[in-house]
Amino acid sequence: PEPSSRNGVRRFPDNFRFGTATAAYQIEGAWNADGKGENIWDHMVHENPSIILDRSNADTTTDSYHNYKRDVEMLRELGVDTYRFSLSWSRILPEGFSHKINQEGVQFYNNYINEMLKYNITPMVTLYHWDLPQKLQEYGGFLNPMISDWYEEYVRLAFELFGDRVKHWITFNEPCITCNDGYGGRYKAPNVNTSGIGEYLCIKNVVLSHAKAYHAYQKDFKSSQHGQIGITMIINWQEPLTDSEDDALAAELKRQAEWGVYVEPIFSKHGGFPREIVDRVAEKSAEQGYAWSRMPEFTDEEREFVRGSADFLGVNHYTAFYIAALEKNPEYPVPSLLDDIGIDDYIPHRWPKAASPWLTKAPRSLYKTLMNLKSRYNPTIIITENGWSARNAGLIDDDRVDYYRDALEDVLDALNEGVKLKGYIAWSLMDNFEWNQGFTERFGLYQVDYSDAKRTRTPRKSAFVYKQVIKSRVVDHHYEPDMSVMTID
Ligand code: PNW
Repeated sequence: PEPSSRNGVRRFPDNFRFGTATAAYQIEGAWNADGKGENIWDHMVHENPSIILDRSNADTTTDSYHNYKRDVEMLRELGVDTYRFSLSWSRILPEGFSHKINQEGVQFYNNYINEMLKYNITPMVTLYHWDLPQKLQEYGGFLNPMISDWYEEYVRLAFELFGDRVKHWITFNEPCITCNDGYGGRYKAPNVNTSGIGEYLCIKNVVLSHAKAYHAYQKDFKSSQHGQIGITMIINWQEPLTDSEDDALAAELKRQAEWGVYVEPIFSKHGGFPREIVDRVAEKSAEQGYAWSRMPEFTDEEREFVRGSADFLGVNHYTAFYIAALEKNPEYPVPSLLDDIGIDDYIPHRWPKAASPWLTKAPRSLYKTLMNLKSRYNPTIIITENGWSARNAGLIDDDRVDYYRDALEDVLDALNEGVKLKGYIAWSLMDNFEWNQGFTERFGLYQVDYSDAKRTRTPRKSAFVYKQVIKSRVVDHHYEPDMSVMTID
């Protein structure tokens, strides 16, 4: 159901949370300081600098390891009540396991969290945002089924160390990037290129790791710490290109490949992987002469263990695509998950383009996504990322302002339709290391000056506009901020 115009209540409820997000590897820097261990991104960018567009790395990046107080000050300027950031596993456990705990890393996160709490800012912690300790990769990383025990060992320690103050946990950020691009593809770390089999082993191992973290929390921490645990997916809108059955199935397979393989086992009533993709991979595997499906299934016991293992669904929403069936897309290696699903995607010229090649401003995409999730599972949702990239530095970011205003109108529409949406978190607090794009794409509400050793941060127009939305609880399309001074209210 798509309302023909924006109607209903146009005001954010008082208990609706607003926040901004970052991730450890993208902002911390200090890659080998004070006992931090190497992780798979450190390793990959040092071994293979040309994998990053501008041959940069995140050895220093925005240097938040040293600038964290300024970061918290920016959160206070914006007036957000939540900050979503991630823990670097190898800063706490340099070798991945808990036999060696790096106390200086623990101290850093304690300082960081305490600084937020001093100003009433709620920490929301992502336990894994793509930066596996390199040592664990040497034992196979997410291809080794032992990973779920290693992950549980790490998250238990995080609950013990920080759970007295952290009440919102996200087990994984966008596992499809880890599995499909890191193990299946060739650009994201660990870049092992095991496509066709690796993605599927990784998917199953991530889902079981998530469920182990959830149950560990329920068993030993929930009654004393009273927190919530969720998992975050990229959920863009996938629109079938035509009304043919083939395109409808193609769009559905794209959804399943990107997030359904994680969300369905956790949030659906029956549990287990989504049927269409399981059947499709089994069929393709047989055609290719494999004696078994390249996509492993859950045992009945595993399926029950995973089912219902989350308090909320984190949604990273950015954009939309048109999807068409294409039996043999020459862009994809054989075998691979992308070859298995047999699709092609299109971006219409009329949608305004960001700097990231995949990112356009697609009308009502967030609203459609939220309504679709409501009809499938009706989960409690937090939008854990949403944002817009620009190529060049500059403080007047009107296209980002437009993007945020429209997204926030979609949020109001979804709230009016009864979506159980608890909060909205913008990506990102500031410019940072944008993975393979290095520093060539800027997502920040605050601009970062990389030529300055202090990595000075300056609020953009979008920061002032977001601040006004949070304060007034409405989206005013005519508000023109006075950018001469940013205050803490
Ligand atoms: C997210 N897509 O990745 C990540 O969680 C962040 O670390 C990252 O900086 C941010 O979005 C911007 O890229 C995405 O293709 C990667 O739709 C790809 C997509 C969406 C999000």
